[in-house]
Amino acid sequence: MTELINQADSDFDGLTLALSKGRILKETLPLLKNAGIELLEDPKESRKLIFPTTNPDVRVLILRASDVPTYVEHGAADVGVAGKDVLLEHGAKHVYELLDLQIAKCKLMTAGIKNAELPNRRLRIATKYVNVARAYFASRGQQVDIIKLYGAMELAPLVGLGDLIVDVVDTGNTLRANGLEPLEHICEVSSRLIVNQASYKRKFALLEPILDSFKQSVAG
Ligand code: PRT
Ligand code: MG
Repeated sequence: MTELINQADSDFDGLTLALSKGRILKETLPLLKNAGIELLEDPKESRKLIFPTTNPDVRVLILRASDVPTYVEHGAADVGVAGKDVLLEHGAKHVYELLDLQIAKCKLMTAGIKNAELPNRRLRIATKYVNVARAYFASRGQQVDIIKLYGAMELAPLVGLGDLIVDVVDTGNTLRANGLEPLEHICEVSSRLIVNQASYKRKFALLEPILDSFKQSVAG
């Protein structure tokens, strides 16, 4: 059997790394490269979900960002890279957060229609970050109604779905392009390396050199 088939096997016993498509993948690839790990195929050109790498002991899963902590928590992936926003929202209680990779940086913020006055009633908050939003407003003693969305939060207030949104903001251009403005800063966000607790012990020999290399890349 070839290496390729082995890495897709369910009895693969190397290190499985979970990433999400988009900016996390893009910004994690150079860190992996520094650790001597390169994907054998370009995920942009492929519909595969399991990618073998130049290190036969390492394979990469490409997942939905919000699914990364779930795969790592259950041990379906040993290691993952996920935004702090995703980790806060998920809870991610049963994983080790080992390293701040200082990539895919942004902020969790509230935002609303530019210059709009907020209504004098219980506010409605449209967001995919329902747990983060609830905790944030509760910490300020504010009771709010949360409306769960899965994307395109910027649209919601424009059509009367919610008074405010909670979303991640980088430049703020997307908000401004939609007539919204960033309001309150909830927290800073960057991507973190998370590890399954059992894998941390059982696969430490495989994990350690990668962890060391990532630490060097972040420091450098
Ligand atoms: O769509 P899906 O649910 O699969 O995931 P996703 O869209 O959240 O994935 P992805 O890959 O886009 O983002 C993964 C992680 O990147 C997030 O969990 C954050 O930790 C981080 N990150 C960093 C960002 C941004 N910066 C960011 N700017 N995630 C999303 N954005 C969005 C922002 O909400 C806005 O809509 O990008 C748009 C552009 O931002 P501005 O402010 O520069 O206009
Ligand atoms: Mg997206």
